[in-house]
Formats: sequence, structure tokens, C-alpha cells
Amino acid sequence: MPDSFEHMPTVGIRMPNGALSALAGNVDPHHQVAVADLILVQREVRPTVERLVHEWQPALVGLSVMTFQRKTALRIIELVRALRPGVRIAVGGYDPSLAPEAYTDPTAAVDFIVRGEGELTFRELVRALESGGGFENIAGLSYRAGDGFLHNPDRPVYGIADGEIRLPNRDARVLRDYAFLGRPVDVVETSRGCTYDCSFCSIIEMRGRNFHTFAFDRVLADIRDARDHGARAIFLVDDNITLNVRRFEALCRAIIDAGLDDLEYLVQAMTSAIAAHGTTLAPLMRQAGFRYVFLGIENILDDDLRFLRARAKNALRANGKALGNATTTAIEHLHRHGMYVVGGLIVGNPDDTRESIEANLAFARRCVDYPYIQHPTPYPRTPMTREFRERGLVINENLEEYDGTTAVVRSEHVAADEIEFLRWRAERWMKVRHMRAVLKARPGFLLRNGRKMLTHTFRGGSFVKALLGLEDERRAFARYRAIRKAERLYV
Ligand code: B12
Ligand code: SF4
Repeated sequence: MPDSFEHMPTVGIRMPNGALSALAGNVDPHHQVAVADLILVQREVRPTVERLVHEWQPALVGLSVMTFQRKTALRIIELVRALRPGVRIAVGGYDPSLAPEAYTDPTAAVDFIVRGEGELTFRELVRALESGGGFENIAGLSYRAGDGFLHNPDRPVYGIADGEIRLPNRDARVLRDYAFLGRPVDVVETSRGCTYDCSFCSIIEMRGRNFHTFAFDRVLADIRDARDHGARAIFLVDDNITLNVRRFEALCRAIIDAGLDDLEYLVQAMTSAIAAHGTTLAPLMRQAGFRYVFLGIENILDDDLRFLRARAKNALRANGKALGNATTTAIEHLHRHGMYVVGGLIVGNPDDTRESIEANLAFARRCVDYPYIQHPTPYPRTPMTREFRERGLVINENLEEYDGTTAVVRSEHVAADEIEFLRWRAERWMKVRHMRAVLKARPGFLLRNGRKMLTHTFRGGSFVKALLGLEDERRAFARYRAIRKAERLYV
């Protein structure tokens, strides 16, 4: 999908979708597969789809969809159908898995829904299409039959350690130019799943509470393959790599021993794990090449953490005793070893007041290197969604705005617009501050793109006016929202 959100301006960040190359690597090798990450052609979606459909004449087109991308996905399906009426359409990923009913409507023109993990289901689907066989025995598949849809039983979560799931096929990519702050980037998985159950997270509904790991040989081969395809930065997209810290440490050592420490790594982590094991883990991470760590801080206030069900994963413990919040300790460990903290925080929870939101924003200003502050977003089937609905706090049903930085829920005390305004106003300056670090590490990139990045950060207003205190912030915010609304029409 081409849809991106505020914290991922494509001038700086264009990540490959890990699912698509994973699927391409797991269909039988005699099939021709093309992977087109439309994020790379955000402003030329229609001509690109037209060109690719013309060149490839596909028999089957699959789309990987998050909830906020649903509307775009349905429009692209319409376009593909118009270009090639006989084509079969499959959808997969978080949105089709958690809200299949949105894709079964005859107007959606979808033939297949792959629910949950996709490699084996998709491989079997392609085999069935090739042999003209039935679909009824393919676990995890929903398929159109007459006017309705049939839903086969779920596919059990796969163990992944046995090598059955082959490496991604990066040669299948037909669009290029993935980047993270000027460096070619790729994504690699080392594990799947998580055993926590944060109320805002889609993972648990997607696959239950479990944790499965790929063998190190496979992980290293995957990183090597990404490097051979030009990557200089690797994002480890595991749901929660820090669930097994000893394994993560061993992985860092394996990366160093394999000579893959010349790459820069980005990873998501829990504060409790980094705080508890930072003394040994953080130096190893740095040595292996880790540079940016996305920390799931979520909130610094206990009541909010309780609502988010994120207290346990943010608890500082020693000798079996809880000693408070782990965030500051985790950040200290990472900073001591020269890593940047991308601070994941969620503001605008049901009982949030202006003060509690400001307290989190002030913390981010003080302690994190780059903000990744979001509003709670009621994605399909998460426990948080139920509570927001029961309390009548959902104020926006436009799913294309469910991108995490648009406040679509209000709190009991603060209007949604106001919550978003507070976040937007605070974050712009935190982002500017990080540009100094980018200038030091990537002067060429910043000199070429700094202006564009500033323009993106301050769209709706002007950096210079804001700096001089001459900006009417409310009007700039209103203009920013109008720009954001308009740009969501990708096709
Ligand atoms: C890596 C990641 C990112 C990366 C890269 C995204 C990318 N280019 O793919 C970045 C940091 C950019 C990102 C950003 C966002 N993300 Co994100 N991200 C993830 C993460 C951590 C891992 C996804 C991944 O690559 N997994 C590995 C692949 C192999 O697995 P997979 O995607 O699940 O795919 C498998 C199946 O789903 C299925 N499948 C998937 N697609 C398809 C398609 C077909 C045709 C078929 C057959 C099967 C299939 O088969 C695949 C193989 O088994 C997840 C989960 C998590 N722990 O947080 C969230 C997650 C997907 N992100 C999410 C969201 C909301 C976002 C953001 C909107 C904001 C945010 N909250 O961070 C932004 C917007 C992105 C943008 N385009 O601007 C949500 C989606 C929720 C939802 N219901 O839509 C998730 C689930 C996290 C959560 N909040 O719970 N994200
Ligand atoms: S720890 Fe992370 S991956 Fe696990 S349930 Fe919580 S947010 Fe989701």
C-alpha cells in the first residue's frame, strides 16, 4: 500500500513490506512473482499499477493491508479489476485477518482472504489455482463461493524453527529505492509473536500469545541476502525480540562473528528487558551495529499503563521486587552506548487530562531522541477498541484516518482535536532537534534533504515563523490537517 503516516515521511523513510517478499519466497519456484511496494511511488500509484498490470498480465494479485490502508486497498482492487477483469484478488495482513467481513462484500471484489501467517496458506492457494483443485482444505483461507464467502478453519501458528518457511525473495521486487535516512534499508525477521497482551496491540488477536524463533543460520543468511541486495541498514521487525534476552545477546554475537556488524540495525524493544539486562545487552547491541531502538514506553503514568495493559512490560524489577517504571533506566543504558531512542508513547487514553498528556510530552522532550507519539487507535478486535466503544469515546469512523497520529478518540476530559494539537505542537520541535544528530551522522543526506524534511515537519505552517514565534499555531494545525486529509487520496 502507498499510505504512510506522519512519522514516516517518505523523504526519509521508505521501508519494504516484509510480508510481500516473504510470500514471494514461499510460492513454488516455477511461478513468476513481482513485488511492488507502492510506498515507493506514493504520488504515482495509478500509472504505476497500470504499467505493472500491463507488463506482468498477472493471474493473481495479492495486497497486504493495514487498517488505515483499507480504503486505498479497495480502490486499487477496483483499478486492477478494471485493467484486467479476469484476475483473481487475494488480500492478507492485519486488516483482512482481523476484519475479514470488510472484504467479503461483493462490492469489494476480493476472491481470497488469507488470515494470519501467510506463507503456507498462500503457497497452497497458488497450488490449488494451478491445479484447478478445491480450496476447502486450505487452513487459514476464506474464499468466495457464489454470492457468499466460505471461511476455512484457522491455520495453527507455525513453529518456524524447522526451515519450512524459506527466505524472502528480494529479487521479486520490481520497484526500488527503499531508504532509512539516506541509507538503503531492508527488513529481516528473527522471531514472531509475543507473550504479553497490551490492550492496544493487534498481535495477540492476530496469532495468540506465543513466541517462535527462526534459527540463527537462517537469520544470518537473511541479513546477508539483504546486504547482497544493497541494504546498509536493517530493521529487525520482530514483534518482541526482547522476550528472550539471552537469545538476543547471542544474536548480537552471531552478527559480530559473521562480520555483519558493518550494517546499521534498528529494532523494537521493551523497556523492562533493556533496563534489567542493559549492562550486558546494550554494549553487545552497539558492537553489533544497533543504532536506533524503538522503545515501547507507551506512557509514563501508572494509570495509563494499566489501561494499556502495559505495566508488566514496563516494570523495573530487581531480585523479584518491582521498583517502578523501567523507562529511564532503559534509556540510560541505550544512551551510554551511543544508541538513539525512538520513544513510542500513547497519549489521549480514556481518562487522560490535559496535564497527563503534557506530562508525557514533557518526558519525551527531555528523554527521547526521536518521538513516535501516537494516539490510541481502535483497530479491529483489540481489547482497547471494546473499551473505547463501550465508553462512547470513538469520534471518528473514517478508517483511513486510523494512522496513529490522527486522534480518532477523545478522552473523558479532552476533545480529540485538542489531544492531537498538543501532540503535534510538541513533536515538531523534538523532530527538529534530532536533525542535529542526523547532520553529524549523514551530512550529505541532510544537506540534500534537510529542507524537505523541515517542510514536511512544519507543513501547514513555516519553520522560520514558528521559530520566531510568529506562527498562529491553531491555524497552522488546521492547515496541516487539511493537507493530511488531501494527501490520503493516493489513487
Ligand atoms: C515492521 C512494522 C512496521 C514498519 C514497516 C512497515 C512495512 N513497510 O511493512 C514501520 C515502522 C514503517 C511501521 C509503521 C506503521 N505501522 Co507497523 N508494524 C510493523 C510490525 C512490527 C511488523 C510487521 C512485519 O513486517 N512483520 C513480518 C511480516 C512477515 O509479517 P506480517 O506483516 O504479519 O505478514 C504476514 C501475514 O500478515 C500475512 N500477510 C501479510 N500481508 C499479506 C498479503 C497477502 C496477499 C497474503 C496472502 C498474506 C499476507 O503473511 C505474512 C507472512 O506470514 C507490526 C507488528 C508489531 N509487532 O507491531 C506493526 C503493525 C503491522 N503496524 C501497525 C501500524 C498501525 C503501523 C502504523 C500505521 C503506525 C504505527 N502504529 O506504528 C505505521 C504506518 C506505516 C506506514 N506505511 O506509514 C499495526 C497494524 C494494525 C492494523 N490493524 O492495521 C501493527 C500490527 C502494530 C500494532 N499496532 O498492533 N510498521
Ligand atoms: S509487548 Fe509489544 S508486541 Fe507484545 S503485546 Fe505489547 S505492544 Fe504488542
